[in-house]
Amino acid sequence: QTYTVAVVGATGAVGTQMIAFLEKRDFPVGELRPLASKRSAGQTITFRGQEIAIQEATPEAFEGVDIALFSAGGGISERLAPEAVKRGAVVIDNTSAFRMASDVPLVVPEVNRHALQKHNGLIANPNCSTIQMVVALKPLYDRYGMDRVIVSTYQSVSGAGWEAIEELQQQSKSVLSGEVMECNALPQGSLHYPIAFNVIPQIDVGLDNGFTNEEMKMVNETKKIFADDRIGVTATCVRVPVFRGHSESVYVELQQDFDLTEVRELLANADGIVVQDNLSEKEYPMPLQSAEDTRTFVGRIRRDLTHERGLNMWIVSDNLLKGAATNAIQIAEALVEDGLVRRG
Ligand code: A2P
Ligand code: 11C
Repeated sequence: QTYTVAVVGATGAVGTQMIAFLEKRDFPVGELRPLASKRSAGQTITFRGQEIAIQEATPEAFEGVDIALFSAGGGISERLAPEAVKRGAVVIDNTSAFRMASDVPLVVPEVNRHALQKHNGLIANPNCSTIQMVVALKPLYDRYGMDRVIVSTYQSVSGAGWEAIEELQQQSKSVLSGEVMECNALPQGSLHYPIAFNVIPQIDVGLDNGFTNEEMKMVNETKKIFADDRIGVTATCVRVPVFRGHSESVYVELQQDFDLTEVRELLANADGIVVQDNLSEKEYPMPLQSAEDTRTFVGRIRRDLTHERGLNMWIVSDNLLKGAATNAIQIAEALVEDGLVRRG
């Protein structure tokens, strides 16, 4: 059996990775329907050696679609995902539009694949910084239980799309050649700062509680994915001048005593994780080394100095892959395997 698959945001930083990954994983695509804004309609993308015309994303474009992957921003998902579902498609949405809705499963297959069983046509892909963290926390949560997580992120510009990628390129060149730097992309909103040779402690909008929306996504999504409201999460999310790959310093307080050798083994044996942890040999994950890899890399694993059940780790993954496209297509694969692609 094959499926008609729509990718909304087909020209975007994540959408292009989704299409490449569908091809790479040999997903059973009968027809691929790349959708984007009116501006891109008529341009083509290449899939399995064939040129396919991009269409404008309209409600009618979802007629006959089985699986729709959305990554064109929350507003587009809010408007068009219900239209796709109405026409019988199952939607896997990479935006934050529906993540916290109680009838929408929020899924990282390594952690809560079972949540897909109850879908009503819409499934949410978590935020990239949440995904890589929960992949690494899962084996520890299962073995020891988990009270508390304190995370600081070092997020690459590709998380903010092509505009931010191009801005880091342009700004880097401008600074080095002594030209005036333009700042239009980061952080989002009306006032912008340079990201080249800088670090910006704001991702997504600021909220009344002093946290940013990106930080609260990490808090709320982690609890929902583990289906455990008792996990305490505090996040500080920071944009760094890296093109691809998010890094995270994670402190976790476990419920039971742990053994460091066992922690390394649990992580190394878990699905989708690679342990790179040998400080004396300078072995640890870095975004330049883990970009374009679908796995989550964990290193700098060490016992905390201030709490007997505290553990520190450094987690790196490609935000466009496991953080977005790979996770979405793993969800699609799970739907196919478990017979959960439904048509209305
Ligand atoms: P387009 O290239 O036609 O503007 P990124 O995250 O890299 O910035 O990409 C955003 C993606 O969302 C692009 O594929 C973009 O398409 C798409 N997009 C933007 N606005 C719309 C819209 N109104 N309808 C459908 N897709 C859109
Ligand atoms: C970033 N994490 O790095 C964001 C991008 O909620 O899906 C993804 C935002 C989201 O800018």
